[in-house]
Amino acid sequence: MDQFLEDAVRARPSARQLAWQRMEFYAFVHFGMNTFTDREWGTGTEDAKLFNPSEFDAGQWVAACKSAGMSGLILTCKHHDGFCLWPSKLTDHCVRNGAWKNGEGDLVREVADACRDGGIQFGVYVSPWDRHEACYGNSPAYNQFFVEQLEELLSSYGPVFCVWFDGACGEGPNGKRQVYDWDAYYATIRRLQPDAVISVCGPDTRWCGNEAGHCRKNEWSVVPALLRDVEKIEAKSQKVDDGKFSRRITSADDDLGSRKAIHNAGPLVWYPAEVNTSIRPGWFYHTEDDQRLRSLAELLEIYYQSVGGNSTFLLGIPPDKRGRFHDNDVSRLTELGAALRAALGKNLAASAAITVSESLDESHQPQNALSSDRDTFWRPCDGTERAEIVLLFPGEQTLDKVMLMEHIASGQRIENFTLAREENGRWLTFFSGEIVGYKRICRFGPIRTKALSVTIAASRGYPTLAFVGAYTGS
Ligand code: FUL
Repeated sequence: MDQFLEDAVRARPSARQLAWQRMEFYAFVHFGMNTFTDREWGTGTEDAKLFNPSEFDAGQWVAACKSAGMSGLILTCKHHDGFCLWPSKLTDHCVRNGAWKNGEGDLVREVADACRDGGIQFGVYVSPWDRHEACYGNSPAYNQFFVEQLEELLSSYGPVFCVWFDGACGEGPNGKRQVYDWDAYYATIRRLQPDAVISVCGPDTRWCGNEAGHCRKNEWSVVPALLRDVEKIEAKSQKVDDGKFSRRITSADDDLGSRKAIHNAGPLVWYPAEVNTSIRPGWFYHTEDDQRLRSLAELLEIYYQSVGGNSTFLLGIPPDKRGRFHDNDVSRLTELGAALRAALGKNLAASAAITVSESLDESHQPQNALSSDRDTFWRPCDGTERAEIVLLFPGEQTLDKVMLMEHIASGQRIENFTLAREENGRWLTFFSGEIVGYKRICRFGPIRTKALSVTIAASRGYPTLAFVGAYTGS
């Protein structure tokens, strides 16, 4: 194998990246001052008193997220307006001075507790851009302030699965921009929450590049390291000096990880994609959007493209002024969960017999790919880069989806595969794809067959399969 492909295979997920990838689908809850002023970006001059949800109920959020099959929730603890949803000792611009609970409440605590009680994970969005804080723009002072805010947030509310940073870097109240000390922020997070991924403007998960829910045809998890640095610098508003990088790649590029994209592209890293979009047109709640939710079909499409396309899906659901999800959002989430269960709840491959061209040894038999244990997997011998796996069903089945999963702890390897069905002793190919990665859900018009084959036609060294499933229905 060429050296650059060896390098690609050697890029592996950290334990925190692996745990995060397995979360698959989780919520992005934008709630704060903007909810009460009907804006998307606050100015930082809002009166803290305006913050006053009348029927705040974090348990309702968690129940709705769970009904959709979500495994976590990320809360905007501080958005760009600087208003903190926890009683911060570092600023007066926080819930302590809001009308809610006469300033006695701690919304971050209530949400973190509700997540824990409901058995889902809790994550924080905290905006480095702060349009309220007077020392913003005065770099060392604000960096210290922000590190202390992180310390408050990350040491008071139990385990956090994610710290989500966007790259917005606008002006503060004195008209100055801040130079962010990312390294100091990252070190604080690693010290206080070593299991948390640092997302988007961070080293652990990458932004897919848009907020519309679009995914690339192939979202590679192994990409050139310089993408991580570019993301950090230019993520939202800033431009980098072109001369700084030998080759410029951005989150808008279509191909981040093919052989062509990684050849001569410098060091490679494990940097998997997250797709973030909102169930409504905006990230925050606006009454006029109550009838403008994404349809069930749209949400399913995004789910299949993201979770089913080697990414995770972070779906925005904004609570209203009461501090509850609107009934329309709750119904859509419930519908989505029901649709996913109908589509993927029954694995027809579980009762199939599985055979394969070659296995490395007893502990890497293809049967491992039928079990729900994602840590066991099938693999052929070193040097074998092509393989065929055949599933024989107990009788003829109707199928319209096949799920494949690589054992990503062993790297991302598969580059090309086809699916074929058996008809009168002949194999008829009906689907071809490129990457698999953590999870690939292949969708196709219904077929009827007694046997299904998965042919891996190209791989970076030996391929692995941790799971193969077959489904029908929507
Ligand atoms: C962006 C922010 O400017 C938006 O308001 C929102 O929070 C989105 C998820 O990230 O950078």
